[in-house]
Amino acid sequence: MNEQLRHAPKPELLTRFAAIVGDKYAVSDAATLAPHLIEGRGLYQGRTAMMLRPGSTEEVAAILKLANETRTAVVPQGGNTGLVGGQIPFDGEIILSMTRLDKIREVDASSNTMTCEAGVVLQKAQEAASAVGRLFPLSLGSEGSCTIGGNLSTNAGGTGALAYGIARELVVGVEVVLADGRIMHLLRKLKKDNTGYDLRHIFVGAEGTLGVITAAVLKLFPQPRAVETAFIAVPSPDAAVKLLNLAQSRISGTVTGFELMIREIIDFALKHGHNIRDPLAGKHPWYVLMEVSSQQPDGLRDEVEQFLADAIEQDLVIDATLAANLDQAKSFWHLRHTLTEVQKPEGGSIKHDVSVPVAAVPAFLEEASAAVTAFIPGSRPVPFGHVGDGNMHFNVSQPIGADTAQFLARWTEVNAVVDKIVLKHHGSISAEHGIGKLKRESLVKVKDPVALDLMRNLKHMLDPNGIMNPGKVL
Ligand code: FAD
Ligand code: 2HG
Ligand code: ZN
Repeated sequence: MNEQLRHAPKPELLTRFAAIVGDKYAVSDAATLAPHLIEGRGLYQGRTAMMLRPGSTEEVAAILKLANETRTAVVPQGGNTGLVGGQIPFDGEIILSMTRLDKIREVDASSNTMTCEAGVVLQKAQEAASAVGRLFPLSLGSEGSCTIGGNLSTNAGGTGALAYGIARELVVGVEVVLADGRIMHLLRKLKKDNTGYDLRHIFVGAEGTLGVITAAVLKLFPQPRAVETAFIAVPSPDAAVKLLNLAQSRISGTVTGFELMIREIIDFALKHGHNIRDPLAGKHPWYVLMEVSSQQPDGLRDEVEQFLADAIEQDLVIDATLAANLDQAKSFWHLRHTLTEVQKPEGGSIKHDVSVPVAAVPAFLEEASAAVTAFIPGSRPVPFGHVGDGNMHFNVSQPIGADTAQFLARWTEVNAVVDKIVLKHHGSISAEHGIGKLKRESLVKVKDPVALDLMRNLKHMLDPNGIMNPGKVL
């Protein structure tokens, strides 16, 4: 750590920072700060003397310039929905909240782009695209509160990544404030721009450690004219992968969602969720939520129905229901998106946001479940996730009646058991949530040493004083 770095600034310095945004937007009272200091599962508790809420890119620039000159550490924060602790000030750092930069500067339907400030809530961006007949396909369970800046900084994945790509693939241009306060203007709408190194991607997935994203040009798609959503019981993850391959090759529309869920997590949802109904009668070992989209207004429903009937014949599907209307489709997605929340009442949950090649998902799930339950008898793996991206959330709930603190104390050991299997299958220990604070120690164990060296050099070049989100990622 940089020796001169100031984590908790003195009052006179705080006054200088507050003057940049105005007193109203320099928050220091404990009650207002409290929700910004704790992450969703209560895993982390931070502390700070001040949260700054800039209202323009220029104010962000002035804050970072002063922070750099005075070696003051800052932690960018969007919607505070991150799952690896990246947005939490652990050591008294100033929080740089981006939520006032919430303008959609432009929606350009002809160019299929939308220019959003970093604090725009994802759902608001989706709605703005929809209002002009376009689709912004990034979709996460947290979309009602996460922000575009957070989405890009974590390179979020979500349920639409299968067809439309992860956040990185949805960003055309960026505006970034560097650690020294300079503003980099790359808010272009161009698909083709080979004028040297493509710097936008350095800041996507950087988790606020290299600079602050203040705005971005995002890619839009035509709204599909027909969408069918099916809730499908399958005998195994292997059947699910075969079903995906079959759907992608057989159905004329595009498979725009393909989520795998184990029965036990459906039980959690039925027990703890709000307005959740089991879409299918009877209990089945695994479920797939499949969404297919098409630009052809007619014929998709018949096609998907026939496809599912054929899949039943081939023993890939046990039972299935096709949403009768938009409300039912929404209720299937509501069930899927509630899965993070419904784990909480079951006690401690040790998370693994991992990816392996799609073909290896069945073997990974089988091996990891066996290894974890042998390691902690009674522990309950409840895997679910974006199987079409090879990205499973291999979350492990504590044994029923076990002591939560004692179970969570074994987080690193359980991670080691699972990560070993992930690496055996040439996978990644962080598929979409990032490194943050949670996986910082793990990163050095798994990352190629040359790549790690380049990452450190890059960090040093862009943030020589180490003011940007210290203690995260590297
Ligand atoms: P924050 O949590 O505030 O910050 C996240 C990181 O980005 C931090 O390191 C922060 O310092 C940095 N940051 C924030 N804004 C900026 C900025 N403007 N410039 C530079 N750095 C910045 N993630 C997925 O990938 N896929 C999912 O399907 C998914 N589902 C989720 C479901 C639920 C219910 C929850 C609670 C979380 C889920 N997440 C998912 C994780 C999380 O929502 C995403 O990581 C999201 O992109 C974070 O956005 P945020 O605005 O909340 O960022
Ligand atoms: C999801 O896909 C999120 O729902 C969160 O990435 C997963 O709770 C989790 O581990
Ligand atoms: Zn996910």
